Amino acid sequence: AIKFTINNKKYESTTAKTILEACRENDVYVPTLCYHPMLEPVGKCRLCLVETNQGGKMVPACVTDLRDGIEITTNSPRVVNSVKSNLSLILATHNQECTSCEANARCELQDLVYRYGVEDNFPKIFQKHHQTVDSSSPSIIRDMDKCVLCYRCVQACSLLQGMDILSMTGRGVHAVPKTAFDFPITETECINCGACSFYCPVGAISEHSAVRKTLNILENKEGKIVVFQTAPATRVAISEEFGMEPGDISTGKMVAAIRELGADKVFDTNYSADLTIMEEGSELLHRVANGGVLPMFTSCCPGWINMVEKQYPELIPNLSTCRSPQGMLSAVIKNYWAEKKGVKPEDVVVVSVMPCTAKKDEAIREELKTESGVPETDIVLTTRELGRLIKLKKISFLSLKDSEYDNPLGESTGAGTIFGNTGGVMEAGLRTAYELALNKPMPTLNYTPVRGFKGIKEAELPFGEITLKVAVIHQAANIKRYLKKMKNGEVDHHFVEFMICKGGCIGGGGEPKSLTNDYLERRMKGVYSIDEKLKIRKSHENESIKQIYKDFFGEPLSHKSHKLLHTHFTD
Ligand code: HC0
Ligand code: SF4
Repeated sequence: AIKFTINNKKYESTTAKTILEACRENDVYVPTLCYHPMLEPVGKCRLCLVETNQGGKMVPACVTDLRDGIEITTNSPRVVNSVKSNLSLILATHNQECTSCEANARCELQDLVYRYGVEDNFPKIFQKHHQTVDSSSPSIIRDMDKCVLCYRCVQACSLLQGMDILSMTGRGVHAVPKTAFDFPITETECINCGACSFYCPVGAISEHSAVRKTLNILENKEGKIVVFQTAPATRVAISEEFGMEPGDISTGKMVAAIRELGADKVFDTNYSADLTIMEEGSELLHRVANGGVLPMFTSCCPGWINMVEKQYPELIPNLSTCRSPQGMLSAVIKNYWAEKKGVKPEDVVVVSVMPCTAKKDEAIREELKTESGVPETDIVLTTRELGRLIKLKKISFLSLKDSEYDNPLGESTGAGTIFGNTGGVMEAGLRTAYELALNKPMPTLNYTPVRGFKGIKEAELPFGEITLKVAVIHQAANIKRYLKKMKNGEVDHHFVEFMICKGGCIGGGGEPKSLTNDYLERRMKGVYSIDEKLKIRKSHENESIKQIYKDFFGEPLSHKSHKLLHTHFTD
């Protein structure tokens, strides 16, 4: 065992780790700004400097290994003074428009400055020249005057996502993460996943907020009907905005909060996830039976769609033509539901709450507009933005009484729920496709081969006369690995699920910014526990789905389905 002391208290560890990990495990506070437990430590911010008995120099705890006999001091005047002076250096170059900043009240720098009582009295000789704010993207905004050079966005974009859109350029006070040739983000191959905004500790990269726009509509409806929809992965994460734990399920409170905000109806994207399964499952069976293009790829993740369109256009024919559940539900609301209610689609405002920044980009696609040319999804809020909106309106989230979704577009099954996890679309799809094709249920409802965090999951399933081969890939960097294998002829699947974010949508770029190392596992567990508790766990058993086929669509892949539930992709 490694024996060590922290602030004169004795500890032991049986595994190798860094000083920072040892301190965190033992509840000893060490300030950090560039460190995030899901990324590689880089030792850039110098806030985690600690004293040790091994050499006189202070060492960065995040990149220094714990050694036997080490005596660590984290609270001496020397350590505290070093934190303070490093913080004031960061402040000296930081645009401090905190009051209007997207990160206000959830900013790691703000917390540190407050905690250490650092005055902003450093001469402004290093003040960054105001660089232009890049608001070209519908998904994210970059304000490099707020950058603290933590490298987290660069790591998220390159290491996690393999996209390499952002890299650190320049040195010293001129250092800044930039796109190639400093092009606006929309002129790069950025897929809008928002991982950079999730990991940014401050407000240098944030979601392109629609909070004010939503507030304005809710407070000045002018005869409009405001309808919300909420994605599968929101309900296991929104609670974190209010101090609860990752994975805590707050579906009922979230619906209640949205009603308090002034929504006229609250529908569930889980409902249209079920609808997606009806269409996508049927499309798969159709392709397999009729020699269609295989493997068929899922099409619900807009980050993935962007990747295919921008970098792999030759694979467009492999994409299912299904719209995402967001796209399907908005189309159903503006066309079918509005007509039934006797209101014009233009008078309905659809606000969609998603874990995802790329959904903002999906919503403005030309193909997803009504016949009169208005977007079917008017506004996309991330889970984080919904949190902010609820706080702005002083709604006491934790004391809300649970509320139910409105019907019929709020009824959903366990299958719709698990869309939020990597492997969920596949599992939900198999539960239905198997039964539709073979007239008997899957041998086991919990199809574990497609669950969990392995980057590329493969499974084979006896499927009548054939063996159905499927794969599930999450995290952009793994997707690139898989597509390389596919190009080399090393894989041969019928159906493949792709999700750009680690863990699937529970790890979306718009989810609450957790600083724990197990938030994905906990959110994933939360999602599966919702499925386990539901009586109806297969999309084709959703009564409201049966009804809409009876009343309106006829059957999956019908002419009407094609018009409202399917789409096309272009390079
Ligand atoms: Fe997802 Fe979705 S599951 S993409 O990951 O398919 O954003 O949560 O809403 O649309 O349903 C995100 C999450 C969704 C959609 C659904 C799919
Ligand atoms: Fe958005 Fe989900 Fe895709 Fe991430 S995995 S880009 S959250 S749809």
